[in-house]
Amino acid sequence: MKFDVLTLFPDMFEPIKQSIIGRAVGKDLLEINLINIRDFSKDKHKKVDDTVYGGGAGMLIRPDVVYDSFKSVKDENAKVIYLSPQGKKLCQSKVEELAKEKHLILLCGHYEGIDQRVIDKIVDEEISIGDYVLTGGEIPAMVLIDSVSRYVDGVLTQGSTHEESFSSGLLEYPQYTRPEEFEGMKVPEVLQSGHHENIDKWRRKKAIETTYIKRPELIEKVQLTNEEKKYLEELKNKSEN
Ligand code: 4H6
Repeated sequence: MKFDVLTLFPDMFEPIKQSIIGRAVGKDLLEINLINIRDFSKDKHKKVDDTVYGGGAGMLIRPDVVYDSFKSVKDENAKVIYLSPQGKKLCQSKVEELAKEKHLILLCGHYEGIDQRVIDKIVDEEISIGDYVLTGGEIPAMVLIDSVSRYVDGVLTQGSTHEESFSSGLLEYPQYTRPEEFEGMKVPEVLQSGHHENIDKWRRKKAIETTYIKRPELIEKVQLTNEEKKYLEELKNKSEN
């Protein structure tokens, strides 16, 4: 999968060259191209921004410079995404959907944002990573690259995407490693039993418990067996007291 990132701050993307994403780039499973919008300025001082028509504070990135940077990577089949506080909020199902694309072009705004005309001309989708304001779209672009890349074949070790938080609608069950006892706290007995059916049941119950306690609004959308529904009712009764 290929990501082209249009940004004024390509150096901000150093962190995603680490760890799992960096390894996937090394294995040619992912390609991350950083395009510096400033390289497309025709100004002798490499200026890319200007004041806002109608007045008000701050500067906007000029549409012509952004458009020229876009034309340097243009591909009929690519999806162009603008990371902005006004976008649709990113969620795991959206992440999975985007992972089906071969080529994403990510446009990062900075300063007060970008002239609306080039957004209207080139952007297919506007995405936000959550209801808060950042100084630029670079961190949201990294969040998108990281979350989407996990679904690209070969990036993660087999099987680690379908068992996790949100795929089942539940949060993750607690996990333990050695030592068997830490500060007086033991690893739950069932996990050392080798009885896989019991282990699966226990994990599922813990996932339901964790979700109900930490994110009660998520539990309503989850498919539960009758036995699990009974367990949830017990949890609800317990928390009433
Ligand atoms: C586009 C338009 C994304 C990008 C405006 C970007 C939060 C998110 C930005 C702006 C972002 C998110 C510039 C408006 C700074 C506010 C960059 N902030 N802003 N939630 N900021 O995904 O002022």
